[in-house]
Amino acid sequence: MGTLASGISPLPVCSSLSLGNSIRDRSNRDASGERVSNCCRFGSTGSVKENCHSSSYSPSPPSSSACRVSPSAEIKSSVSSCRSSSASGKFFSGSGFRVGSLSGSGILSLTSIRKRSGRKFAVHYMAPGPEAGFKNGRLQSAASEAELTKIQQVEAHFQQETQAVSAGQYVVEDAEHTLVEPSDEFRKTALIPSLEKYDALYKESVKDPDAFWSRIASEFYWKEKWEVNDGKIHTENFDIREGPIKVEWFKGGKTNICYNALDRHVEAGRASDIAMYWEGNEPGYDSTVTFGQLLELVCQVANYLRSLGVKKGDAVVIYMPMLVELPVAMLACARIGAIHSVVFAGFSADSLAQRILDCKPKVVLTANGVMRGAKLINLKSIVDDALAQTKKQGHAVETCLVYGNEVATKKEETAWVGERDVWWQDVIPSQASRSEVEWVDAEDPLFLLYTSGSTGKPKGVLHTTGGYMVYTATTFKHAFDYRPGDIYWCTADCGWITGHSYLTYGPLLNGATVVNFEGVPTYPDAGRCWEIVDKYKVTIFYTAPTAIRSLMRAGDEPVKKHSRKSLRMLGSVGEPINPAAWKWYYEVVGDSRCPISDTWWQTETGGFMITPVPGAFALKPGSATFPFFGVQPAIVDENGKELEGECSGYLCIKASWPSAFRTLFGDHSRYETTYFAPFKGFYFSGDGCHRDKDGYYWLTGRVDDVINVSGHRIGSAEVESALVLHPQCAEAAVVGYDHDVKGQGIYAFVTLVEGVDYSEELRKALVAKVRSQIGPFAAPDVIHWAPGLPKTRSGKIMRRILRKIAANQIDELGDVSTLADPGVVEQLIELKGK
Ligand code: 6R9
Repeated sequence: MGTLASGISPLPVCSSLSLGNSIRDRSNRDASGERVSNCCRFGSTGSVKENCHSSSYSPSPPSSSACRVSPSAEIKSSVSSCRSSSASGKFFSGSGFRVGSLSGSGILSLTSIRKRSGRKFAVHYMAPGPEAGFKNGRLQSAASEAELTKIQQVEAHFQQETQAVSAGQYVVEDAEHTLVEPSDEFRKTALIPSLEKYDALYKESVKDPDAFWSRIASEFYWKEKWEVNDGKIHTENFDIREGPIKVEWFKGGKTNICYNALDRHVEAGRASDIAMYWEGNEPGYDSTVTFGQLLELVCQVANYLRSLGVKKGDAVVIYMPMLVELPVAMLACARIGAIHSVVFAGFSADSLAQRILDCKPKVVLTANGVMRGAKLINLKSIVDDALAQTKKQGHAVETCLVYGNEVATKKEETAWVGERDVWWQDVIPSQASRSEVEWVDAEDPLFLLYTSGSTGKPKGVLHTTGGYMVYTATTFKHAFDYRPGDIYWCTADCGWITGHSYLTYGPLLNGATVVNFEGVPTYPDAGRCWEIVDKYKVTIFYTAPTAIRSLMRAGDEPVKKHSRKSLRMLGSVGEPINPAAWKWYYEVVGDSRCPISDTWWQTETGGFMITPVPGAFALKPGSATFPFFGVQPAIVDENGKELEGECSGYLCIKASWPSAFRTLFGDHSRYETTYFAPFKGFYFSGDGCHRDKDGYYWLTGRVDDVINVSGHRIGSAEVESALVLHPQCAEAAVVGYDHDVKGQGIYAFVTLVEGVDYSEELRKALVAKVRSQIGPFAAPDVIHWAPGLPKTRSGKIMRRILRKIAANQIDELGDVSTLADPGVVEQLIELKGK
């Protein structure tokens, strides 16, 4: 591991085992009564065929549960190559089936037959030998008798199986081999309706990124056009051996992201169109804001900030709840060229103080309080504490602008520092409702957003203006297949990158109507999300797997009580979504009608990197599918060697994309060493990744969450994925702990489905589930019952805390104030050893 920077852990043994085979097999029987293996594969003889998806990366022999090749003399089962580099991708249909064809080396073979109607699933076959009967994906008249008979046999068998599936006797279980096609109806109107179109655009985007992104950027308003040097509109160095790391896009171009997100639409006659529906924590509290109104509000705040002397290049810290005023404050900063640094209003006073000290703003924007579910949070007292700390350490914030959120806290009950604090309502409404735009360079900073790293000091990720604007807008449009009239709801908070790129900038740049929800998905009950979907006729719903799992836990009834018929598209972000949750989201929430865009990206990347383009190709439950336009992923081994084809390794990116972060604020060398030093010539994401035979990408989690048990590297996500396959397990979080014999042991925190009691029998069943899914070496040593897991408000499990509990270091838990519910920690401590 000599080449790895410290803090990066080795990869799991075989990531193909992690998420690929984890949808629950309800009965494990096929129609003929045979035991079905871990996925749905049948040969023409009716016997079960197994499939091998061994990893070329894996340094160890496959575990006992790994699939082995079992070639059949008759028909070999194989994955369909709907997007391998050698696949023609051509299909033709006949009698309700589709037949796929590979034309790689000139050897044409039947690879995939799928029933298009009814329940969606894939069965894969490879007919023997070079099939002379197939040419360019078409069955030629020269097909041999034997070949046709074989196809008929397969079709007949397939029909039987389809009936069995429809009758609910079993569900197709192997996510890596399950293809979920967009419906014809979806495809008909999709922006990118075919693989061919996606492929053509993708090829162009990597071959000539300058031409590709110039064309898209021209759709925005630029006060002055960017510079073009030798046909290039970007410069980059991703190789630390060649000098300092540097990325620039559209340099010399003058624009303003606020102008493009608001004024442009108002000037196009859309002033009275709805830009934002705000839904309060308490049902019944809501408001509607048009583009015209939003622009006026933004201008008023911009004017006030200017009156305080805030100008281009100054930092402004925003610590606000999800009121309309939060995106307004961000856009106001952007309008005057100030750099916003939003701190999630769930961070403690210490964390806020640390972030303030880093960028030294003159002004901090906040609200006096907020209700989160049934809980009151007194934000102003946290800010007071933070500002007292920063003053002591040499930075006195001049103005604290406080939005009086009377629903939560009365003004008269708010502590006040006379010479510093100002009520929003006292100064903003009286400002002029027009405000001049500050034209900035494409490479001028837009915002700072702190994210945690491997050390205690958070990293100030810095994004600039032009590339971020073009990229977030374009990814939003294509990953969600956005078209005018869509009502888009993203449940993220603006305190995280998702709230920046896909609640504020991306959608507004497209002129979309967004829903901004102040509350939590389960308050006052588990039906709240679907009530909101129906209330605003939401067409695109974007949330995190943790929310999906917590809603799944409450069962189908709260979902089914609401119509949800407006929904057209679903999205997922933040962590790998396990296939069982994917499936529930798809079938129950989306009524098997809405594609799911599982979007992989990071604070650092600014926008989606690996994501479905939903009209273009089939999805696989749990896979983020393929790279977005202009993104060149590379999976590398521990020596930084790029791996080809099916493989597992470290996920890197080979070349810059417009919304790449440009530096870590005030620490360019940390930027270089963290992201560009581990694998020379690449941006290193910190994530592990598997690419399957079809070219689909499967994110397997942070490589720092890997556990090494007796020399076996096991991803915590793999064990979690196995545990949640047990029907009574709602959620699981797995960490490593020191083990005398094995080096590290596996410690699993398990949340059960509501109404299920803890029992020794269940504990054993859970361990058995992991043994059977991954192998005995991965069996958890400890199952710790967890009524709840410690999560940040953005839904990330804080494994740091779980590791401390597992290691019995209860007095070293550190700051738990940033948790959505700090109370769960006490519960967990109480249940230790029970
Ligand atoms: C957008 C966001 C980034 C990390 C990233 C990865 C994980 C995000 C994911 C995903 C699997 C997805 N992650 N999306 N893993 N599938 N669709 O969450 O940014 O807070 O910076 O986190 O989140 O591990 O490296 P950020």
